[in-house]
Amino acid sequence: MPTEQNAIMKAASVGRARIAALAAVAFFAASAPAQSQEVGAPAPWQMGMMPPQSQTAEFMVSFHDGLLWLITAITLFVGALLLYVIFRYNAKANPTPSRTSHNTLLEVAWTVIPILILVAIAIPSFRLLREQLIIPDADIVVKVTGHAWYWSYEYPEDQGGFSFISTMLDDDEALAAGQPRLLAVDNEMVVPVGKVVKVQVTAADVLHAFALPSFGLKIDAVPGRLNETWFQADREGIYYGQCSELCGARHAFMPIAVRVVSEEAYAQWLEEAQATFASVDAPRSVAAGAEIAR
Ligand SMILES: [Cu+2]
Repeated sequence: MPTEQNAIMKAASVGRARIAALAAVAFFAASAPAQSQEVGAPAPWQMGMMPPQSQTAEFMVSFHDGLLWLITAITLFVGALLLYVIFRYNAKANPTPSRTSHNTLLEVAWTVIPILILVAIAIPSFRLLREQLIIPDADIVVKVTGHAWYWSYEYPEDQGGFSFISTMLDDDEALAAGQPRLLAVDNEMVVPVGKVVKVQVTAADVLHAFALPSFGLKIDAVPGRLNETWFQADREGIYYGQCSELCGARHAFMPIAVRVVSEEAYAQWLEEAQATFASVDAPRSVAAGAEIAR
């Protein structure tokens, strides 16, 4: 009986594996035509950063890579010194230790060299901070609000004058749309390529964080406070991010999707969005409240 059960279970698991494999094939086949467009999403077994899609993100990634080489060299150097001391100067190898206690040249060197290394790191680091924090004149302004647990986007009066909610697609819907699970959303934030997009970030309830690796963005969404950041996308495509501040039970299920399109496509989307989504000057919350009261 148990062997029979085992056989059934094995058959079932083989069946499941096959379905999973087929689903994976279907997913990649479905996403194949979209290959001409960039997709900013993490890949299975990815080791490095997601490919940068803005100048700031490029700078960030190259700074990170440079630092990685630097700390690797420092760690190897210090590790080698340590090993040398352990083997060369242990009690057995060096029974009568030297009585030297000071070496001015050496002491100056091990103080000055690390300072020089830190200064060398600080220069690009401050340049990067400057690039992130000083927002250039914006072409587009989008206000993003974090909610437990979804994002809403508002294109102010002079930018279209509408707002909408963006929630995660469930696995089947994402698969059908040829988009990655846990990252695809129903309503994407849409922006034109090559334009400076200023993103104003806040939260309606608890702390969230708006993060988009492809553009090197990560900024806290704080209730009662408006944080600002910006990006300028180099290429058209769809770029995914996630809430990056632990905000509660469904923190992992409030992804961010930004679709970067041509200027013509953006103008067309604006028109459609104005027709589809709620206008920002409509008294939405009052209307919703009245609905509930009735
Ligand atoms: Cu969160």
